Amino acid sequence: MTQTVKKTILSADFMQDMIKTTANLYRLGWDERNGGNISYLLKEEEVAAFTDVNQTIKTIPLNFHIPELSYHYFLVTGSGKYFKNIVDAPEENLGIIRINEGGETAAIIWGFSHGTLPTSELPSHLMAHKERLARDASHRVVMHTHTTHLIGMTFTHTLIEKEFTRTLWKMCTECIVVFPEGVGIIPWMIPGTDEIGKATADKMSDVRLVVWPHHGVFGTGNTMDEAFGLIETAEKAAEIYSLVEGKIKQTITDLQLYDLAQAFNVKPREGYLNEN
Ligand code: 2HA
Ligand code: ZN
Repeated sequence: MTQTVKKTILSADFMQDMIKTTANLYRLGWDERNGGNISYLLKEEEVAAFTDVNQTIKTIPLNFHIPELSYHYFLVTGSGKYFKNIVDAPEENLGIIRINEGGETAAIIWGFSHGTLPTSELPSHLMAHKERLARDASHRVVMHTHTTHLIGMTFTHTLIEKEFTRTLWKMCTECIVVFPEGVGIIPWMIPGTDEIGKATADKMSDVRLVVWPHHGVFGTGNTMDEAFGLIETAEKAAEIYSLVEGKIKQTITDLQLYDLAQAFNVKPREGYLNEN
């Protein structure tokens, strides 16, 4: 009986999405060791189809209050766990949590066997979910990963958001279409803290991609593909930047960026493009 239940939840679309995405991120070399974490907002009925949403395997205190997320359910990666191992042991490396009434504690309702806890970056994830949900009711995914070239760029480029964004936009044509609002950048901070969570969520009021200097990125989206695609596009631009930096002879102009935005019906961040 238990076997059947286990098999069913592992075949759920949301679970397969998580398993495949984390394997893919590992394959890209962005999630060395226990690097990276993902949280996926699930609808109550999605979870209820596979397990009892009211059960509590373990209660986890949150150091912050997030009442807006009461009775929200998240599939999250485990603290200290390796993305590379998720595909072979999802139940140990992943878990589903319910934010309890009042938003002061969370309950593990599935997974995290062998005493695993949710990601150390849970504050940043939950605060980012709250911020994005306030802006877009369809928002569902928060993804943190150690994108090699975006991290590299935080050593060689200024950390001024407008300049960083403009450079990314000019590295490949797709960028302004995928993130017309630009990218946010927080100062270097200690990971896993409520403070870095607050700083990241503050940026998320305007952008869906936040760079953590010398560490990685936080990206969000309405689907796993969308969050991944956003990060992947910025990372590709950063990779090109690392290849051409110091050797640039020509680039996409501001006028061409305007034309692109118009053709794809997106609105570039106000003040980021020079008037032509
Ligand atoms: O999960 O990536 O930022 C490990 C990390 C911390
Ligand atoms: Zn990290």
